[in-house]
Amino acid sequence: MGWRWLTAGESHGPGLVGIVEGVPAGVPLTRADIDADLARRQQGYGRGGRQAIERDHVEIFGGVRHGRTLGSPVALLVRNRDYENWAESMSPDPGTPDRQVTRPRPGHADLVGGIKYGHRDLRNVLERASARETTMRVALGAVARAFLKALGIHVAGHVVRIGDVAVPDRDWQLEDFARVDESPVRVIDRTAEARMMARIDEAKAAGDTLGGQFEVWVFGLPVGLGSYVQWDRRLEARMAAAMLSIPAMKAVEMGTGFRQAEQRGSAVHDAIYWDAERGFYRRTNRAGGLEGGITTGMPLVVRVAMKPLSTLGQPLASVNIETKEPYEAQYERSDVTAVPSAVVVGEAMALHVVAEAVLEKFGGDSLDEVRERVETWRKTVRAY
Ligand code: EPS
Repeated sequence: MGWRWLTAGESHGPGLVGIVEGVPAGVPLTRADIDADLARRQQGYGRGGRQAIERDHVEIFGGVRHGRTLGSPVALLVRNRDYENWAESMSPDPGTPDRQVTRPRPGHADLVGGIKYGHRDLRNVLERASARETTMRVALGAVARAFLKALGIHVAGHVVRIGDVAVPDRDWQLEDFARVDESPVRVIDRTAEARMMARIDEAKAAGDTLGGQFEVWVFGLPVGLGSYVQWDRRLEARMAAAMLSIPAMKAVEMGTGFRQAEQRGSAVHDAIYWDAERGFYRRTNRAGGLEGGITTGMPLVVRVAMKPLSTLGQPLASVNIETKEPYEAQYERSDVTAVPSAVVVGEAMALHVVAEAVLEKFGGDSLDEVRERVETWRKTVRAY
């Protein structure tokens, strides 16, 4: 069954809950590990008023004892501090709903979600469609991070574009990511930082929003995760699907992705070398660590494009679902950009995909068992 997980909870409800099942026993895991990633998700220049309210902390309801996983499902809870302002409106008990939403915001799930589920109060849609849900993806992702770290696999991300300001491509090393969190826009290459922040200020002043791109890198992967033998085993496809499941993500590239379409094959593919110490290796990694849907042992590199957030200070035209009259929505608090936070959500999704792929290949009920199998396999690969 591998690694399976689910989240539940609304943006202004009591909180978010999550369960991950398949975590081997014996993985060192503390609340502080999970809270560290939750805090990282909340940082970032361009976030709005809600982030001043929330200080996300996890509560562990199952699966961990004295700092180690038990092999049983890991159950997590993160409360919404804002719930105290919404307790009446979001109560699960029978009552009359207030703070109803009847004016769908273009670009949100509001209108199609209302039609689909038959809701006349679009709050019933936006509460779950909200990216607040990614909090629990990150909390559960921190469990995967602890597991993979124990196997020498590390996942890190950074922003490579905000609006029209981009960071040049480089072959990054794991050490390069060590100080990313110090940057308010989560860039490794800080030459772009001031210009990115200026763009965010300009968009804010204009009542507008900004998208961008981020990359997630996975270091320390063994050769051979994923497979070409069936469409749904290709790790490229699974990674892309995971990234596009994050709200507001519109495009994914593996390695140099779209840019490969403009070049000849000789400039795109990664030549193969061998020496006695390393075995097979590459000097370039344009493939982004995957060939035939299988990990090559080079870093896995996935780049994701995020659209500008759809809650606009200067709203686009829309129609009231009850009166059918056109309206201009009043402006409520929102973020100008959430690309720096999306990096951390992208890391979480990559962590889930890799944890699942590792368990698929190696299996194992305890961390020791998985670790031994991975080490044996790494030796087998070197000897090939
Ligand atoms: C969000 C809108 C804002 C964000 C929220 C996601 O919330 P609110 O409508 O309460 O102001 O702050 O993000 C979070 C709460 C979070 O923790 O990331 C949306 O519509 O998706």
